Amino acid sequence: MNIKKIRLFCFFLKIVVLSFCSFVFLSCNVQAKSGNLKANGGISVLGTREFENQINEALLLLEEKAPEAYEIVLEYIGVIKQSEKSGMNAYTSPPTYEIADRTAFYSVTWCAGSIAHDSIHSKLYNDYKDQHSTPVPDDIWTGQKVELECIKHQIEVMQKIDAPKHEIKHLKDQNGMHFDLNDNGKYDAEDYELRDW
Ligand SMILES: [Ca+2]
Repeated sequence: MNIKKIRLFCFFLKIVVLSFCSFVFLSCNVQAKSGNLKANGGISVLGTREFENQINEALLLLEEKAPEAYEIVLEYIGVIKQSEKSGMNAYTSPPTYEIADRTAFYSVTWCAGSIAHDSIHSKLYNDYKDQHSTPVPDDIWTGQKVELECIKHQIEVMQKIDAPKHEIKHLKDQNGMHFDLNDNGKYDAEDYELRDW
């Protein structure tokens, strides 16, 4: 092989190596993005791939069997994020529903119902905010009365999506005070710390 041929061979080898590297880099990038961020009817889902799949299944179930509830979710929840504890950050832009694994992975129907439940908290907060120039009082979107309203919506949704009877019964047994884990009659920081859901 003469010098010219060797140079030509090296040139093609470089192209092949560079193309391969670019392909690997792009593939990894696409995988990383789809694993952590995926638009779903406009909602961004942040978490592991298993979490993303679970949330997508729950959203699909709502879209198919409880379309009115699904519309509320799309309007009032912008991000669903895997977290240590569940809670609705209605006051962030976009409104973010943080959901713990215990709630998300209990079952797809339970996950869907909890998303629907918290979309009502966000709706109450954001509708008030849009209609008033004053700060949103806590009792507009939290507290026992509001929890009972959210649970009522959740039960209706759970029935539409054919949730197991024991899940619906558990909701019907609630008195709307599930947030008050230290039993002092109000929602406080300790309640949040005590959450295991
Ligand atoms: Ca409390």
